Amino acid sequence: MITAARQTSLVTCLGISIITGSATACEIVLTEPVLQLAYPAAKSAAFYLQIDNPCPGEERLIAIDSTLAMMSELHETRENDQGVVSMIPIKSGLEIPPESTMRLEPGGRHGMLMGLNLPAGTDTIDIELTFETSGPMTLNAPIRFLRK
Ligand SMILES: [Cu+2]
Repeated sequence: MITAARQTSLVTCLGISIITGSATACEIVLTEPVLQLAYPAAKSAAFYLQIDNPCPGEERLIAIDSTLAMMSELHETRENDQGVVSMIPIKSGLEIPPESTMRLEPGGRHGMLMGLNLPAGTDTIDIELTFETSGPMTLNAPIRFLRK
């Protein structure tokens, strides 16, 4: 009797681990990336994109990087009582709750590339995003200028 029960629970455990295995393969989806510069020779730029987390677990964006920038940070935009807008580095990373969508967008959270050195005529840039669970992911983002 005891042996049979153990076998049953072993089978159940295997069943669960198979389900967990497919859940681990669940992937976050990155769309609409864009690097925005005020003008072509600007030395800093804001990075926007949409992050979908369809997975049952929380994900966290912990770093942004580019080989064409001296320094890259995640920023949050804040406005004080006097209407002064400032950008504050997000040191703890950006949480993306399970089954949710997060947008990095103008006036909100964004990536910031500083000390940019774009070769002339460059119209796209490779950006590396590092996630706590999914690890590093590189994507190619179009470059947009507010003024020519
Ligand atoms: Cu910023």
